[in-house]
Amino acid sequence: MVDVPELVAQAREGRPRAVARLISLVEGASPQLREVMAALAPLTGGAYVVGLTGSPGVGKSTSTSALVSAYRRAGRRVGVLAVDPSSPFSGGALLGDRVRMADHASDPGVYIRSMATRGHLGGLAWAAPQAIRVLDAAGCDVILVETVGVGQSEVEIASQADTSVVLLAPGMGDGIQAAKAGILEIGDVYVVNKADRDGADATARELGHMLGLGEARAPGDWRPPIVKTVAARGEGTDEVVEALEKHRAWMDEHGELTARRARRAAREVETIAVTALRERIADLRGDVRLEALAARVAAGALDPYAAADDLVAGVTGPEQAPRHGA
Ligand SMILES: Nc1nc2c(ncn2[C@@H]2O[C@H](COP(=O)(O)OP(=O)(O)O)[C@@H](O)[C@H]2O)c(=O)[nH]1
Ligand SMILES: [Mg+2]
Repeated sequence: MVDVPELVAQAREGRPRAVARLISLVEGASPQLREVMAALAPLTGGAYVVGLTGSPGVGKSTSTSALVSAYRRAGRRVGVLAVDPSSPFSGGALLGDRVRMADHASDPGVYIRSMATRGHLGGLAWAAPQAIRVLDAAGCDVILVETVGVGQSEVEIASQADTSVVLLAPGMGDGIQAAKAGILEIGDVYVVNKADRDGADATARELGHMLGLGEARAPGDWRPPIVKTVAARGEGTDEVVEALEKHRAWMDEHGELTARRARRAAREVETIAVTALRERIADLRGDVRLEALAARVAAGALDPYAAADDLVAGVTGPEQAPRHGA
């Protein structure tokens, strides 16, 4: 058993090993997770969470590293969470990230962690927000969350952020991909990276078009900026930071930060509750078992609504204690 209060106190002091232990407890869905989360709750809310998403190879890790440098120059403590649903823990992609992050490895003001799904219930959508809580409670001023933008779960993870940065690069057919993945709806700030390559202006223009940036907006609406960068040389990074600060100020002014965090918390609670319900449904015994009900529905002996009622009653009602036999 882990001494949770002691571990949390050490994490508060910024001790990397304590932070690492806490995140491991999250990833491993430790039985002590409840205790950890209860201890962290009053310590969270201070960090500004920035999500970076985009196709593999677009320059997310390079941009993240450049942003870390910029925030460090400003004296901020930075947490980095590299989330890769496809890659196992020691996978090649993350190895590359580790090399890229090596500049920051010896800096006590930077905490870097990679996460992969490892197939536990609820996956990353469930684990990422809790890892963010750990970094938040550990005193990070800014948390950068890098996710691979390939599907719905990544869009979900991006929505865990206060501000979402969507990265594109010229010549990757990104415009079309972006529209497909729905990331055109989630970007608060757009970055066209690899601006040292041909076609960056065209990509930025096409993106502006797709975002309808030329169209009129209601006063006070946020107009996502498009920033061109050469992350590999740190060019444009200050402009990205500026865009992030502007978005943060806009959110503060319009109550959007509070609203987003409340929506995020709602999803988080719902995910935990639904996961718990699924487990309880799987634990049901006897004739309220899902399989038993399903067999009767398939045979036409029961309608699906009545079956669902039985299932819900089984989980919430007085008969929730396991009944053995059938
Ligand atoms: N030409 C050019 N290459 C870049 C730039 N930024 C990153 N790269 C390169 O693009 C490749 C992928 O970058 P990486 O940050 O790992 O992308 P990620 O998969 O989105 O995290 C690496 O070889 C980087 O060195 C840039 O601004 N210009
Ligand atoms: Mg990367």
